[in-house]
Amino acid sequence: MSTKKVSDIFNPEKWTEIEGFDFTDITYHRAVDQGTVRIAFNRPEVRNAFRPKTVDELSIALEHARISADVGVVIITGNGPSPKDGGWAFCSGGDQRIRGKDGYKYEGSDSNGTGNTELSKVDLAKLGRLHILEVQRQIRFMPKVVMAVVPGWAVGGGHSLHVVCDMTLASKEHAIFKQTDPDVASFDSGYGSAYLARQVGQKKAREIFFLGRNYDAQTAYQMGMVNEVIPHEKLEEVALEWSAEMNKKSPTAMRMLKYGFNLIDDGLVGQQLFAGEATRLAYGTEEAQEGRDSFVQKRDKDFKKYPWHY
Ligand code: S0N
Repeated sequence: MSTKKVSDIFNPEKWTEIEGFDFTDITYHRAVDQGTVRIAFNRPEVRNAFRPKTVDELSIALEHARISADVGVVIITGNGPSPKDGGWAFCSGGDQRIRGKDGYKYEGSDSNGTGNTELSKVDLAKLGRLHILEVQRQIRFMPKVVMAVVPGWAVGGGHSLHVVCDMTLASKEHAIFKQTDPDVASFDSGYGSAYLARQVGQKKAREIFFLGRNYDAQTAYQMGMVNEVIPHEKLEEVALEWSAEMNKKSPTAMRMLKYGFNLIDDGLVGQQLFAGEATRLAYGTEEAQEGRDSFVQKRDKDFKKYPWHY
């Protein structure tokens, strides 16, 4: 079965669609010759803005990628161009048309707080969510590399997503980075801003948020929030080259490095993740097995032969 072309710079020969999902707002593919998956926003007519359904789908795909033991790299990108005007987007953040008083709503619910409340229990469960922040944590805590591949606009919550990804590749001609949060009375005071400051410095991060200007790929690269600027037509090809290189590395080393990079900014949660992985590694030692065996065999533990390393 041949793979459908989902975006103008997508090469169907390099990907197969991952079966078993019924996604509409994203597409989900796996590279044919390496452990890389491609998750793409698929609403180019609204610059790939996300609605709650989009975020749910994104979350499901990320969880699937997390538990796929043969996947080392997750690419997040946006399909395009827009059928209306040919514009390109990574993601333009939360869909402002369905924003309610306490978050983003599923269509059909009381989306504007107007009192139109023919709500089912399912609708009620979905009221007022900002679960894009849960997706940010999935990306941050993913024990694999997550790479933002930015073919066009990265705006608002879309900008924050690229910030939280481990690396960013950007289209030379079409990528534009912009923070509109304060224009629409929204504020990502977590990773989107504070972690951005770690990347570009405090003054620049404040400028990005407080002025909301457009920054092209080259400027974003010079600021330190983009890894490489790539000719638009080659963007996905280069992303696959980077992914293939990373997929050849030691999974354990890559995971420990990611969690090590995260640790200082993530407080006790960062420490918990790093320490959890260290514990898992320690379980593989004879010393740890002696701890388990002595308990199971109801005998005294004997750690004498294991050295106190210096
Ligand atoms: C992206 C922009 C700059 C593109 O401008 P351009 O090229 O002139 O195109 P437009 O004609 O403006 O757009 C084309 C069509 O797409 C629709 N559209 C674009 N963006 C959105 C959007 N976000 N929601 C709904 N529709 C969108 C346009 O309306 C147009 O449609 P038609 O043709 O029918 O008129 C420009 O479009 C722009 O500025 N977009 C809005 C960007 C924005 O403000 N996004 C929201 C920012 N805030 C968030 O994302 C919050 C996210 C969040 O959930 C959050 C919550 C709490 C804490 C943190 C976060 C977080 O993650 O940030």
